[in-house]
Amino acid sequence: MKYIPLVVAVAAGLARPATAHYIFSKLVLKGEESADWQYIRETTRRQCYMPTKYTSTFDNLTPSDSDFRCNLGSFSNAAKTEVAEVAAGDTIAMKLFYDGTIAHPGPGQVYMSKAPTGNVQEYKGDGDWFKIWEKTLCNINGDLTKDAWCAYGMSQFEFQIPAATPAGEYLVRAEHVGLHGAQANEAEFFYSCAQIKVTGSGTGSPSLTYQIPGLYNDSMTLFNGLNLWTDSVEKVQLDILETPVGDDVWNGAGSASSSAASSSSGAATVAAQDTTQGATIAAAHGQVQTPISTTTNLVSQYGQCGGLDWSGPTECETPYTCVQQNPYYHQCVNSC
Ligand SMILES: *[C@@H]1O[C@H](CO)[C@@H](O)[C@H](O)[C@H]1NC(C)=O
Ligand SMILES: [Cu+2]
Repeated sequence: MKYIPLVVAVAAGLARPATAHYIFSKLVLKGEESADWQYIRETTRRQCYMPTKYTSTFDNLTPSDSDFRCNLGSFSNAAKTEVAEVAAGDTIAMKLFYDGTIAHPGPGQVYMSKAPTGNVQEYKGDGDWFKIWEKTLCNINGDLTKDAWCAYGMSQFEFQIPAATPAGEYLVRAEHVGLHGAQANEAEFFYSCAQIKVTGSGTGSPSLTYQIPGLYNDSMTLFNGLNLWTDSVEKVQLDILETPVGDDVWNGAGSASSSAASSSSGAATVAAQDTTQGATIAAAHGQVQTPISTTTNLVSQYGQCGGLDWSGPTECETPYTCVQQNPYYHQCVNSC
């Protein structure tokens, strides 16, 4: 059985706490970072980086809502968000707020949707979406709860706008899904949308499109039922293939490239559920009260700074401050 301790020891002093959660706020064009929310629609959430979930929600938002397109309230900021000009075929990146890095295990993907009126600043994202980038498992011998996932530790998603993308204005939606709570229907979705104007003479047409909401649901085992601590890599690969995460990306050419790890034939081995590990990771997100560690002077990988039964550090390094998420979990956060 795979086992990974939830906590990491900090020998002396407090390492700079990374925020547990994250959101894409900057566009990187020709290697230059934009300002936060210059080209990416800002959400109106009180804490912009909190995930969207099916259960134990923040701000009542779920992946079944219209605001799952570009995050809560972000359409109200569409008109004041600039539109970045990008030539079809160019590589750009969407970068996380405040030097954040992806600290949760799971896949990352980028979707695009064309503004039908030609003006993305008035587009709600209710049209068709297609997928242009996908990162799932890169290291199947790695730790499924961490570095087995390509996106783990990334601070930005770098991707090419397919050369065949027709000119026009588009929403570009980058998304990372943390699967560490999927055993309890608590997959965490982190996403936001950039506004871009694609130039060039592309004439491609994506073959596979999606609606948002509708893209995902919690009947999908990947988001509800998967257990990264006990499931085999083969099982995870099969769960990926049953969702749009496992679909081929549109690369603009006639043929699409498959980026999902290929599934093995034969029955997947489903390990027995280890509810202890599931409970422990849930505790880090404050869902159940379980002692995180019996050892003192440890800091959790989630930047925890307090809560019932918490015996670790209770202060955060500036500019982070300790915010009570719930009685069981206080987190080092920085303002949006
Ligand atoms: C969830 O999505 C799958 C795949 O699109 C679909 O077959 C299924 O009917 C959906 N389930 C619900 C409850 O919406
Ligand atoms: Cu989280």
